[in-house]
Amino acid sequence: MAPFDIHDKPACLANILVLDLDGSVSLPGMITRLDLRSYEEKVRYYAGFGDMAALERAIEEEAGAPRIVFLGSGDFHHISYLLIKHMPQTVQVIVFDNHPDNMFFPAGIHCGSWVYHASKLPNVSNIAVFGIASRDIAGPDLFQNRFSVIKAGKVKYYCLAPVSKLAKLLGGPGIEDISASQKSMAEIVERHVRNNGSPVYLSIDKDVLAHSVVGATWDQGKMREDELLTCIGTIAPKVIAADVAGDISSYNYRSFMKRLMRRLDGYEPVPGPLEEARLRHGDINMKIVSLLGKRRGRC
Ligand SMILES: [Mn+2]
Repeated sequence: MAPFDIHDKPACLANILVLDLDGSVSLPGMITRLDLRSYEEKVRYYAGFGDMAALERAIEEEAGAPRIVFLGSGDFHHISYLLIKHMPQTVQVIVFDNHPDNMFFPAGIHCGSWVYHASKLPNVSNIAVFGIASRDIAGPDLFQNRFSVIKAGKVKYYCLAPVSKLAKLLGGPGIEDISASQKSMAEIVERHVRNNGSPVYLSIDKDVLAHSVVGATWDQGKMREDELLTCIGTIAPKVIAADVAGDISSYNYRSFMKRLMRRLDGYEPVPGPLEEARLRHGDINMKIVSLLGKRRGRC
């Protein structure tokens, strides 16, 4: 793919919004940014329903619009739930993520559980998560998945890692290993979107990319950059709105509970410096914008 030059497509920028929760989003030019830094501690990683409602009020006027929204670190991926909730029409949600984001979480909504909540929204026909290769589908973590929505056909996993017999038993055809498929990921995504019919809300967490492509805040998947971009380009004509998470930032919680939970999840704040990774993220972000904007005839 030829390198993307921002100056070629200035009109795309009018359709981009950064929900600036952590200062991480790297995009060149005059992009609209909504300063939400005061919410970072409250909603990062997980948020109680009260804090989610407060954030929802703060972004209400921005949600539901046909554009590309950047959320910052994958620690904010649950903000997708709010954006999808305000979509004015029925959508199928296509997610690229190294994690199912459909796990059990008792204290509100978090970046690993938002898919479950989004699948319950009346304007969501179904959700498919592509590129899962994390330990969430193996070992003891398997039991934290919300199998009810998988069994009901509301949520489907397309994994890039072996799916155990037990996972197959619990999830049935809703959990599929496509790592050895003869078809490319783009063909599989395209077929899924076509079969489901509804317009697409696209949600990308860049932790789906291999670490050799770009560093993200959480453990990362196996996808190549060109593979992800081809998938996006293939379904772009059906995409009516999108969000992007997975930019890199480092944050140490003031909340003891959040520090404890992150440690239990096996993570520590990302060590700096982050400038080089942010430049790479900026490059990938603009390629995503270019693909989505071009196909929508906005650029
Ligand atoms: Mn995610």
